[in-house]
Amino acid sequence: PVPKPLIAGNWKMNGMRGSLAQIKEIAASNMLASGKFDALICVPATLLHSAALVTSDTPLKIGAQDCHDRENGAYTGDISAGMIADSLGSHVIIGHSERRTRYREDDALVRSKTIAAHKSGLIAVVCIGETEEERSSGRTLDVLRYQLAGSLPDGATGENTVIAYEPVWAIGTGRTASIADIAEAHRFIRSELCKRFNSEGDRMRILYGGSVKASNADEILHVENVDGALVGGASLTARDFLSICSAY
Ligand code: G2H
Repeated sequence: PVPKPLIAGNWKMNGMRGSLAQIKEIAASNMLASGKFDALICVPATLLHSAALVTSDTPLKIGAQDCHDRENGAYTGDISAGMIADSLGSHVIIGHSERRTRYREDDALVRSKTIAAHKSGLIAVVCIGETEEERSSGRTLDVLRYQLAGSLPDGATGENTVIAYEPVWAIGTGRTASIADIAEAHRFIRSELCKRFNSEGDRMRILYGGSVKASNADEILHVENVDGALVGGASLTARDFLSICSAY
C-alpha cells in the first residue's frame, strides 16, 4: 500500500502575525478538500496556537519545527512536545539539518526528541540527509543508513513517523538533487525502513526536501517512494505552496 502523500511546509524563522492570512488561504483551498494528499505547515512556535485555531475545522494540519526531549524543566527558551500538543499542533519537525549543524544535534538527541514527540501523541517528521562532502566522497548511502538507525526509535510506525530526506547541499541553495539521485536515496531509505520495521516500513512516508518549488514539484513528487515534500522557501505564500500541491 502506497502511503497517502504529504506536502509539508517548513516556515523556519519566517512568518509574523500577518502571515496567518496565508495559512487561512491554504486551509480554504479546494485542493486540500480533494483528500488526495495531506497538507501541513510547520510554523514558528509563536504562531502555533493561533494557526491551529484558525485551521481547526479545515484539512490543513499545523506543526512545530523542533521540541525538547524532556517533558519540562529548567531549559530556558525551549518548548516541549507536550506544549506543542497543548497548543493543538499535530506534527513536529525533528533533526532538521539547520539544527543538526547549528546546534550540534546528533542522531541520539534526534531519537530522544522523537520518542518525546510520540509520547505526546505528535507525528514526528524526522530529517536526514548527507552533506556535499559526504556525497562527493561516495558515502551518501552509509550516512543515510547510520542516520536512520540512530535517529528512529523502535516505536516508530507509519502513523507516528514521517521521514524527510533532505540532501544538505540542496537546502535553500536553489540546487535540487537529480531525479536519479532522489530515486536512489528514497529506494534505499525504503529498504532500510522495511528491514527494520517490516511492513510498517512501507507505511512510513518519505518526503523529499531541498529547494522544492512549483517548477520541479511535479517531476519530484512522481518519483517512486517519494511520498511528498518538505518545502521551505516555496511554502511561505499560499500561492507558491498551493502550486506545489497542484502536482497531485
Ligand atoms: C529544506 C527545505 C525545507 P528549502 O530545508 O525544510 O527548505 O525548500 O528552502 O530548501
